[in-house]
Amino acid sequence: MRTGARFIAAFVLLSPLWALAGELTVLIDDGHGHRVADAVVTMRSSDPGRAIASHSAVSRTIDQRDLAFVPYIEVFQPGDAVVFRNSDRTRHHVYSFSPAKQFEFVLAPGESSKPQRLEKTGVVAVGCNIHDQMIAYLFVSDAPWVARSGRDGRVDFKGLPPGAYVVDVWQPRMRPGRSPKSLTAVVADAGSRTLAWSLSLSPPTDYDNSGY
Ligand SMILES: [Cu+2]
Repeated sequence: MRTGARFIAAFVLLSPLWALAGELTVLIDDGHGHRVADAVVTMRSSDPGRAIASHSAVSRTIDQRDLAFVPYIEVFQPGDAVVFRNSDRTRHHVYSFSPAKQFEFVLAPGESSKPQRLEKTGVVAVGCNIHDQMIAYLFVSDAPWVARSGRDGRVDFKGLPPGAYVVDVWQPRMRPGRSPKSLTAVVADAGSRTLAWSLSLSPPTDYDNSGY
């Protein structure tokens, strides 16, 4: 009974804040009616004075299964860490030479790496020295909102303070200069907006395991 009353009190106190939050859905396609997976969408407020949500560092795992990194793309914020796990029955030799983060280690079957702290922003391309077809991208962004699309080509941002936002998108197969890189979206109080975005992509290679 007391818990219920407390819940109602919290609801009454919090609801005015909820009313001041908007939502934005970004739908990404390839310009030919196919939704695009593994597109990274970042959002920043257009108002430089607006407070930025604080971020608690997290650790995310990239698995290695059937000679592929899973997921193919993962998003991070500075201070987060990545752990690589080898779920295959063969060794992997994981490496990155990217300016944002370098590492190199061999993982035996069943082994996990030490957490690799990602401090710099940028795209970290990861490969395996033993299996050339293995590739993954770690997208490290200091944008307050960052997410990647699933197979439905969809990214949802909730709880957004009303205002104007600069929205950016990145996908490893994007053709440079052929799609808008940034769009502006205005999010209203308690409003829900959808932004449709068509990307010009180069054809997938045999190595592309996007969408898993
Ligand atoms: Cu490998």
